[in-house]
Amino acid sequence: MPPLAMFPFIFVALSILTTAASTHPHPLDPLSPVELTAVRAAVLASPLVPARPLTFHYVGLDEPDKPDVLSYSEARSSSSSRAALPRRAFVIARAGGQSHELPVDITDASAPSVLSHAVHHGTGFPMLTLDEQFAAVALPPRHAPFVESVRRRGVDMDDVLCAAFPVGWFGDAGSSETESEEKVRQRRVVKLLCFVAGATANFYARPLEGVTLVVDLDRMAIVEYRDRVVYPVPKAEGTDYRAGKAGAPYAGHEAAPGVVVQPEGRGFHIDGHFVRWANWEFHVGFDMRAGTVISLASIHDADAGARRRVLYRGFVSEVFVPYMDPAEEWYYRTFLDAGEYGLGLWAFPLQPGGDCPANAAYLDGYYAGQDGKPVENKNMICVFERYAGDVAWRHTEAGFPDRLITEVRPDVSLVVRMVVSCGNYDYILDWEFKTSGSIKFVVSLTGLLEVKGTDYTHADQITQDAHGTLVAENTLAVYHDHYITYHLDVDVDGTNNSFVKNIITTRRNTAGTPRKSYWTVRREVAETEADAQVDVNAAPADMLIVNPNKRTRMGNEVGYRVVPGGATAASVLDDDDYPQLRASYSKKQLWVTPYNRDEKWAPGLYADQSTGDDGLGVWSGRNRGIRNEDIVLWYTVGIHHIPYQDDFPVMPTVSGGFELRPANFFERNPLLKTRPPMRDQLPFPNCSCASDSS
Ligand SMILES: *[C@@H]1O[C@H](CO)[C@@H](O)[C@H](O)[C@H]1NC(C)=O
Ligand SMILES: *[C@@H]1O[C@H](CO)[C@@H](O)[C@H](O)[C@H]1NC(C)=O
Ligand SMILES: [Cu+2]
Repeated sequence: MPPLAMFPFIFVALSILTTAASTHPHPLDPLSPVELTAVRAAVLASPLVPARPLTFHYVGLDEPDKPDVLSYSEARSSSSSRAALPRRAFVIARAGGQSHELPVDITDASAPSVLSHAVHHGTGFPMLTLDEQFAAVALPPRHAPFVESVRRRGVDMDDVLCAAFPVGWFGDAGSSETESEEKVRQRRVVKLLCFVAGATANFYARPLEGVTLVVDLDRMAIVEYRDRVVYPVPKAEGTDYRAGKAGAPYAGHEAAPGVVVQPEGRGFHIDGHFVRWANWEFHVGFDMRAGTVISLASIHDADAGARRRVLYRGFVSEVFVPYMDPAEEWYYRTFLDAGEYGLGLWAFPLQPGGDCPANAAYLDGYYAGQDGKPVENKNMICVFERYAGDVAWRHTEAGFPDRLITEVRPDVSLVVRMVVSCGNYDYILDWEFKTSGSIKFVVSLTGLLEVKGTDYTHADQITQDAHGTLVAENTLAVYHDHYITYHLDVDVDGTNNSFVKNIITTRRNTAGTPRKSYWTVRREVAETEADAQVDVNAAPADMLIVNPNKRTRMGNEVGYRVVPGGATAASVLDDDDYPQLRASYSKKQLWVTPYNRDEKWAPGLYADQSTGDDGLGVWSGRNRGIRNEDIVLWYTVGIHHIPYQDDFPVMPTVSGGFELRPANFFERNPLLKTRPPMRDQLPFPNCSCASDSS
């Protein structure tokens, strides 16, 4: 039995784990720098795409077929011989004004080869590269009308910063009258919005409202310019968030400092990309679009003496953030952060001791830059054991006349964390593994609000719909939503699973006893995808992923519950509104689809300027069978965000999430035989942290 009780938490061990490289990569390992370099060489040498310049927009692992990965894993765990699977990358490049799809074989990284080539003729474009955004935002200071707009507002050009905003898609309405629809659709553009930094780091709080530039990314030129309306630029004072710039610290408001320490070192081991901790084992990967990818998560069942599968592969598929202001400078702000910007590209190094506790270990990620060369993303994922003084289970028994029995077990979990700073917003994305078998998915939002310049300096002046909250003089924080959609290929105790709703139904009592009513459970097994599109706020139901081929000794189907944990907003936009067409899945929090290796990205593979003709809503519309099949759970954490002054100039974290929790998966509580707290083993038995009374 693996050590279910964790090591005591006392001492800090700060050494960063270096991972031992095995002879060949695991089939789900992300592409290494050597492999990324090989992919680049093969694509640039290929005669299939002769046009230049060629830019790399997506390079990721083209994972082997699932049955092959599973048999590879089983061979590995039974220590029998295992042949390396073919290694492939999937590339989306731009050249000659077209998007090119190129699978590249890198099984032998010294002899990579492009396997095939296709041009994407449909709508939408791949992710924006960082380099092209930097190039685009460098254009405005050399654009004479923009120089004039800046001068007109009395602002110093040296203080101005611009950022690239995807334009979304608005049918014909978005095209200018002089151009044909076809031509407009094929133009890959972004809008630039500009801000004033000056004395503050929080330039997002100081918009140059009313000014919009449109940049054609393939030509890297400003193609439209508009200075529609002049509002005062909000003042810098009171907007900075940096220590020393936000004013003197409050006196007497500090909590006593503390730190989590582990005298025997960390309780988890990182071997290549595998993390092993307590009863859990899983693989941590990285993708430039999704960020963290967790695969092959399995839990050791001590009573059964076996390792049991829970999740084949999971990641954040999309983050949809539509703003709710119809003004010319705002209506199109309907971001798809993963598909347009890339969560992995915007995940920056974590700060030890702040972003992650002192006992954390860090993992690096690598992605392909626009030129295809590998870029290191240092310390972008942290892994740590969390002991927050919470209780895993307890009971006090006062029923015996002569004694009191108290049994309690501390709750310790393992967290895998990444932080995405996508422009103004920060998303802290946690995977929390619990020894009880639960996996908690937690999204915490913080960072800077996206604000609109206005004439208003007091709420009493607002007579019309302002589309936001006045958070400072001349500063409206605009209403918006956040929808974080997870793709979870669950494999509960095996590949074939079903989706079940346990629905609470009220009955009238006919048993002849005085009670008049009671509730009972009606069990519904979803046959097809339509049965598994769930508004989790509407149904008073437990939702389960079960394995109909496996039962407990009591005869119950083994399963996992999907437990919503707050943040269950769904989109309330009209169905025919353009952003809603592009992210139609945002109307329901939960979808279940049959596994298909091409169905990864909720708004479709090409999210930038997408039109809604691809994606989860379209796939699920086929209404395929999902009963006793290899199924994928899609769960969206949703937040309607009405900003308040307390969120300004930087927002305290707001969290939401959900949990996958065992439901008849184990024969009984898997924590029953864990050890009680090891108070007497602590090095300072009489320090206040360990004593019964302080
Ligand atoms: C799992 O699903 C596949 C696809 O429908 C089916 O062929 C297979 O028989 C199923 N396996 C079990 C154990 O039911
Ligand atoms: C802890 O308690 C022991 C005896 O109970 C005592 O000898 C020792 O000095 C104490 N240590 C501290 C740090 O108070
Ligand atoms: Cu928000």
